[in-house]
Amino acid sequence: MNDLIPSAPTARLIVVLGDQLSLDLAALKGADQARDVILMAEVAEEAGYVPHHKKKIAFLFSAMRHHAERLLAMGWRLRYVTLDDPKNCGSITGEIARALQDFCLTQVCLTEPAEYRLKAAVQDWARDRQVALEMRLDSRFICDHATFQRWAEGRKQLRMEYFYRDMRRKTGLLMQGDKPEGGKWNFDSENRKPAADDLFMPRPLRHAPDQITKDVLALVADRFDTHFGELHPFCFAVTQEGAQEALEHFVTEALARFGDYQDAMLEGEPFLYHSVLAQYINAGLLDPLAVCRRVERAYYEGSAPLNAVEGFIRQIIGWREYVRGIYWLKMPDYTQQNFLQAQRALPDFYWTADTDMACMASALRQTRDHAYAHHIQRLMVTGNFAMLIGVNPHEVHEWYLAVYADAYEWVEAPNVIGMSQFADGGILGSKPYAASGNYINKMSNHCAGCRYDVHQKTGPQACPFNPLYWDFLIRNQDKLGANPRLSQAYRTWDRMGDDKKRAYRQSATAILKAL
Ligand code: FAD
Ligand code: DLZ
Ligand code: SF4
Repeated sequence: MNDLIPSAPTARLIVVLGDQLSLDLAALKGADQARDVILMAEVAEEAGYVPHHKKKIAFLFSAMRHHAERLLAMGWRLRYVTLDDPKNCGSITGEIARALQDFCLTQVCLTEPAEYRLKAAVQDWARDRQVALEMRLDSRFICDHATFQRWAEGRKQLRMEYFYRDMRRKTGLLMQGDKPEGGKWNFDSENRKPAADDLFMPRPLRHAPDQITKDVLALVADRFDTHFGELHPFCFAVTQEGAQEALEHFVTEALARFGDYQDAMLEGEPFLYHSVLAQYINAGLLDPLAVCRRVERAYYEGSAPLNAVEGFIRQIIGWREYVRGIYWLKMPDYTQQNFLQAQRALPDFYWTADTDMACMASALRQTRDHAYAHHIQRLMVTGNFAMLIGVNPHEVHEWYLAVYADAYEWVEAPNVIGMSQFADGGILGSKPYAASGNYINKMSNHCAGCRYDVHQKTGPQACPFNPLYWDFLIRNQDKLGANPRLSQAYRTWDRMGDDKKRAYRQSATAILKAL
């Protein structure tokens, strides 16, 4: 990539981060193509603050390089620093400082980093160095911080459903005047079907690596050898056009069944009818609102039913915006929350997939191979298990942040700390997503091939989720016992005979000891 001759001191340095790969990025608005300089940098600090999956780093570096090529072709002045550049000083702030000096610039403009950590680092650095910094709001989100704060103010409970309705009204998506399309805001009750394994399964588009991607793959193989995950085969899109093709493929091949099978799991089918678009949306290759409008069009053209389209749009303008709002409302303390005081270390098999539990092995293997697992696997399999055995939520959080191609703290932490581990004590969800093997058996075909028996409640052959579920509830009764949404479960426990209770606790203790 080319470097530049220093320019006149009136120009600004515009920083474009690895997850800001959008042409209409806030920091680029009103910029002077002839005068301002864009900085993009592959840096060790961002690539290493958790041991990101190899595919995630390769995806991001290749997408960054392609984006830089695009900006250069559009006539922007741009410095791109590769990871192996001998002058690379390893951090975003270090590279900003170096660029300011090299180009004799004094002013920096960037779009607000999506993670608290990096935002604070840039702000602290600018304050210490007395550098003029303009940080612009990220206009790629539908709900800005102030609007979310206003929405949250004075509410006893911050439930997604009400926030989502506001986002529907604001965007006009699936609205007939001020009424929701189809007469209901939410069609989730139609979206909980298990999938039969003879259903036709579309696969996400496979994008062949070009020379830029091949160079990045070689770099990642060399520099991030010790990081988690398989690098090959690498099939992600790395450009806006490629991501757009992936969206079109999803809309024509999978969207119609997205709703029905959203919660289903099948052995050997990592993607089912999911879009596998989150890594593109989060990095800026796809605009979330444009994605929703494309999906809405499929409904009005008659190619996808309302339960699928509403369900999909809810994930993006509802959940995605809502978790971001919670993140910025509750940081910096949010990632340290540990309501249940869980202290266990994350079992090693989260990294190796070496476990006899078929559902866990399946989710972990595909995480290793594809840097992907769909929502129910993340929530009800790996997340559920970690919570039941009492893993320290911060360790769980760091694992999720590392292993998925779409993982950034702003979206990962509320999903993990809040939704999956209940470590925030109920800010995000009204009860813990704890479940026994029965739920996994209902929604998947894993149990048929498992060495454990999902129908056995206790003993060495019993599905570990069964005794662990009860042990979790009883272990945490002081914190969860008053939760009205768990009263039925606690009543069931109270009605159990002492022998049964003892057998549950003993089985759970044996499993926990063996960990
Ligand atoms: P689809 O199932 O096709 O959904 C469509 C889109 O909706 C996604 O691409 C995503 O943009 C959005 N979406 C869906 N659910 C959520 C949600 N709960 N929060 C925010 N956006 C959502 N999502 C991430 O983008 N990054 C993460 O690091 C992440 N970590 C998660 C950790 C846990 C424990 C859980 C339970 C969920 C997590 N999610 C995360 C949310 C969700 O699981 C992923 O967005 C989804 O699995 C990505 O796959 P997909 O693109 O095929 O999504
Ligand atoms: C995730 C990531 C990685 C792996 N590498 C880089 C990088 O080298 N350069 C960069 O600008 N951004 C990278 N990112 C994305 C940043 O970590 C991201 O901008 C912050 O986490 C804020 O969301
Ligand atoms: Fe998972 Fe239990 Fe079913 Fe095995 S029996 S696949 S551990 S739910």
